[in-house]
Amino acid sequence: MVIANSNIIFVAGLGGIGLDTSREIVKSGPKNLVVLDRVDNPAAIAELKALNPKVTITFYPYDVTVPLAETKKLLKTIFDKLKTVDLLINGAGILDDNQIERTIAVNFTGTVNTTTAILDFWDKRKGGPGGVVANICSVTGFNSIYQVPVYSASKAAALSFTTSIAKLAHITGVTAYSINPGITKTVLVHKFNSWLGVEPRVAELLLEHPTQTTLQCAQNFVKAIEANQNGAIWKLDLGRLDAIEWTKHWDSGI
Ligand code: NAQ
Repeated sequence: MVIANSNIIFVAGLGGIGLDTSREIVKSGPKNLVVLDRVDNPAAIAELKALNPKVTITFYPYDVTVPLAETKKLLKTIFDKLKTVDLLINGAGILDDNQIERTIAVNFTGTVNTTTAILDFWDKRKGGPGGVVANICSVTGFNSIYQVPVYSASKAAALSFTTSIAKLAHITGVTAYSINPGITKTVLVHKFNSWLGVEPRVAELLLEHPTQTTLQCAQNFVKAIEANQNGAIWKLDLGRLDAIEWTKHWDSGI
């Protein structure tokens, strides 16, 4: 996909990975970047606008845990304004295994609902033009950080959902791929709760190993967007971008 002149919706476009990725996207010159996030950050939005004055940047507050109908309403407002949307990025995530239900609601249900809502506008069976979904999952969806089993499972679920959506593209016209960062230096991994306190030092231990910067992650994110490969499972780790080959252990046969 060519970012230049496209219309992009970025859920969680103001987070650690989100903001650096928004910056890289804006540099590539889309027509519109619509940033949705739980909390506004006027300074960050102003900075994005200044980065490339040709790009129209709009912000709407959006909590991914709202009911599906509310998400559809917000998307209608956006579609009424933009007419077409080329790419939806779902990036909302929390890391706190003390908050089981919230973790599933944000990391999994939020991704599922936002994707489901945009199908109202994109589904070719409804006369829609199709579209592209990029879901930020995690390498913990490949192999868990077992000290945070709830977070890891929520990411594995988001990854599984994304690969199914990709396989349904011939029916819906909507393609999808997952963006799976490795450990990236953001507030998310600075300090967090393990499940039932099984490892109080989980953040510290994790950060003893090599990590990547948000800029490295963002630059590879833009490369993955440009590659636009339906069904791709991208690993963005240690400053590299690799497509993962998923091992098949079973096939439904249908
Ligand atoms: P950060 O906390 O900065 O960003 C999280 C974003 O989600 C923010 O924009 C926040 O406002 C938004 N958000 C949270 N709850 C929301 C809600 N209810 N509604 C709407 N938005 C909400 O963290 P980050 O590291 O920039 O994380 C961005 C995404 O990358 C998350 O989905 C995160 O799970 C994922 N990710 C991060 C890392 C990492 O190391 N930083 C990794 C992989 C994936 C391997 C590593 C991990 O899985 C962490 C162990």
